[in-house]
Amino acid sequence: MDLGIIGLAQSGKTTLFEALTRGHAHTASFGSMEPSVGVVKVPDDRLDRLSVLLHAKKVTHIEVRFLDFPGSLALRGEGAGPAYLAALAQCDALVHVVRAFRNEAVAHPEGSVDPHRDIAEVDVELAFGDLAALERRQGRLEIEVRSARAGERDAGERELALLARLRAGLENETALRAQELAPEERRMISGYQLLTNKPLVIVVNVDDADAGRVGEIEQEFAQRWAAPNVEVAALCAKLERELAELSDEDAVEFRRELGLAAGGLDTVLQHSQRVLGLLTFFTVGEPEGRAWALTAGSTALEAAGKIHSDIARGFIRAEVVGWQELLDCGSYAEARKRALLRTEGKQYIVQDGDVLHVLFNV
Ligand SMILES: Nc1nc2c(ncn2[C@@H]2O[C@H](COP(=O)(O)OP(=O)(O)OP(=O)(O)O)[C@@H](O)[C@H]2O)c(=O)[nH]1
Ligand SMILES: [Mg+2]
Repeated sequence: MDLGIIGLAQSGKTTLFEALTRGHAHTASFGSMEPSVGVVKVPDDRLDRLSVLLHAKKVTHIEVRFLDFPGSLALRGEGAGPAYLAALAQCDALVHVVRAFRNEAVAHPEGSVDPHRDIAEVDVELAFGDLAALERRQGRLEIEVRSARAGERDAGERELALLARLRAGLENETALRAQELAPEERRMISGYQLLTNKPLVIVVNVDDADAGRVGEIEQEFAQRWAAPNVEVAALCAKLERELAELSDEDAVEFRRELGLAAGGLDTVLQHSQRVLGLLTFFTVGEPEGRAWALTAGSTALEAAGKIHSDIARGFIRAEVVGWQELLDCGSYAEARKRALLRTEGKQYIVQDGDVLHVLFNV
């Protein structure tokens, strides 16, 4: 899962990236316009507790990759080049860091601090990138349709009509993710990797002095900007980076002194999972306790396929228990005795927090 960090110049992208990756990033050395890449384990208290309970020797968290793009997201004029856009298009979701911190020493590209204006501006930049991509696709498709035989133009013509509609929507400032599309139309455009079609997490980078009010600020921004596939988080990136350098105990103490809510970074990770439509299921046994990301609405068979293709192929049935129920019972045996360990088939829809044990033969 790749999350691309974007935003205007000097909004705190790299600061957030360093806080998230705790300095363990694999900074790209290819060239200055390449993003730095860092892998982050998604903290999950449920997994930690289950792993202790069942004596797992190894604990494996879900991992996401963050890509820190240098400089401004300025698609028009100079700024973002084709390589930048191509890398951005590969991301599964975008994290937009918007500056709300005041700091005279750091210049703002627009000359003043106004996060609402900047959110709107970056939205326009993304829409602009999509318009260009749609135009290119339209141009190619028109040639194809013209040279196709009369009976074979239908699909192309339907796609051209869709492209015209999408462009009109974008020109009206409606992001693709917010446009009303039939499921087969969504499928048609899923291969285009359009930027305003990607899930978005807006991270409001608040001033150090406002760190105690992040909850309030988050609400204020969410009221205005939260939408389907758009989540809002607020944090102070600078403080989060400082906290990330401390031991866990010191960080807890420091947070208390600052009146800072626990885990601003965790919130970003949780929002990212949510905005991607992912839920978490677990497999826990003696060798390993592991959390897995799964698209919401997936079946037990699809979950098994995540673990191993052989397990999906030889799927017999799944034993399923909720994480809290398993913790309360204290063991699989007790869960079975209390009839909380259910037997489910291939078509069972996996729920967030399910602990799965798949029985299979190969
Ligand atoms: N006071 C304050 N300063 C911050 C905060 N976040 C970032 N800064 C400062 O803003 C400056 C720019 O931060 P970066 O993280 O490098 O910003 P960036 O978006 O990666 O910048 P570019 O990659 O050059 O576009 C640095 O001097 C940071 O210390 C914050 O929350 N509070
Ligand atoms: Mg940077």
